[in-house]
Amino acid sequence: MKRLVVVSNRVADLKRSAQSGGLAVGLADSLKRRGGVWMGWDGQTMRADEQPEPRIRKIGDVTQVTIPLTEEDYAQYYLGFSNSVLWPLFHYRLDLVDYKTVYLEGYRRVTSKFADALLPVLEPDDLIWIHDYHLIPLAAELRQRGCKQRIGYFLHIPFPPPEVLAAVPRHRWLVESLLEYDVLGFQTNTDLGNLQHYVEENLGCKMEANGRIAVGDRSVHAGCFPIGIDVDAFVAMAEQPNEEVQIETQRREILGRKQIIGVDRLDYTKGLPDRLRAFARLLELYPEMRKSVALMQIATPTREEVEAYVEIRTELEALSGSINGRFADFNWTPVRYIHGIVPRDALAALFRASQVGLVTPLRDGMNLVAKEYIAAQSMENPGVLVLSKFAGAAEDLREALIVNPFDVDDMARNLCRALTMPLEERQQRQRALMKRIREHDNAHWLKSFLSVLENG
Ligand code: ADQ
Repeated sequence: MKRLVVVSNRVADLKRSAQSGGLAVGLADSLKRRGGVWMGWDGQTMRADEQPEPRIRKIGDVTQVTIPLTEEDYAQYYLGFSNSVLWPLFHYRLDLVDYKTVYLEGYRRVTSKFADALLPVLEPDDLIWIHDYHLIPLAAELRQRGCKQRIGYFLHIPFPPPEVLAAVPRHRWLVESLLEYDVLGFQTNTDLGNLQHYVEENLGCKMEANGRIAVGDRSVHAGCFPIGIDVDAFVAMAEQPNEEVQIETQRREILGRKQIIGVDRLDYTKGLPDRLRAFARLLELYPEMRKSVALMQIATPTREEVEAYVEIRTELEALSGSINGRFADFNWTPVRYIHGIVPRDALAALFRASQVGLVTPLRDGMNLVAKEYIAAQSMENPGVLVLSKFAGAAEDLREALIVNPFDVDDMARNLCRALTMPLEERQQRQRALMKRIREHDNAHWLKSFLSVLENG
């Protein structure tokens, strides 16, 4: 087996069990098992005149290589081009794109720093796998430095349609940079189709019969590789008794109450304000639901230096406060809004103890929470997943209740349907969904991508 070299913006903390963020969760366990190299930014910033070396340390079978960034890099590459240009752009939010030429310069500078730090670590037979929107031009930088190894790329977030992409300067350069890879992986067929349309329409590339993209005298394999979770591990965690969750569940059972759960990074793509509005609409449309259901929303703050994230946080706090102010009773709080990272075993227990999993992003690459919610359910008395049609997961999880996350009434009606769904229908849906998340689990994602990367 060839050595695997993974590169992503951040490396996950391989010693901790609580991580929020899909990439960390999706890759950490697999790499721990397989071994290899993981390179990324160490999360530290320094002054421009400091020049520390990359830090290399061994954790089990994984060699971790981390580099610091300067404050300027952080502002331009991370907060700027990655999170104020590419993130909103790729999530179809042109209204939030804040393009500046210095951001692009910072992005290119940092990618070239990554390439410089990675090169000395590489061995001739390595397989290199680069992740996500932060590092799109890294293959091109490595090739310029003479790197001959096969290089794959996986985009964890959506890839937008050509007319959306074309709204930012240098979009052509971005896509040309993608074509420097040997293998390109996307979450869904929609994302893959968007890339194919772009390269046909704007770069005059031809699709070969086997789906590869012809680029001059070479060709690029672009495919759909939906990311999944380690289903058995999550099932095992959910089946472990968790005392605190159990006490809370018993209390709810005595009072005859149900729980809806949402778990997200606090991000404007996750559709949180409309989710809260939909819950309030449920209580308006179906007064009998009052006092018999509560929404627990867990949201970890992220990227708080970006203005749009401060706004979403303020909006959510105001919304949950106003829903509670309007509906709460002395012994019933409709919305419990929790900031912070919950350990994964507690999260699994909370999913299992909740009758509805509410996952309503406005746009999402995949959404692992949807898959985790299914894995956590008991087969005897499962809950119901209410899922946005704009989550990548909806392409596969067709037995969930699929909703339009922009339509508050549609979500409220489907919440009511989920809360009153007969046991037999819940079991049927659960069986079908469980089969789907097992078919497309984390091991399958890894194996199918790496097999194409290794064998062409
Ligand atoms: P994210 O946008 O981070 O990931 P998601 O796929 O839902 O979204 O993954 C989040 C992960 O973090 C889940 O495993 C979840 O359990 C965990 N998490 C979130 N909030 C948490 C909290 N408060 N406490 C504990 N754990 C928490 C990106 C893309 C997604 C894509 C993934 C993987 O945006 O579309 O599915 O990468 O490719």
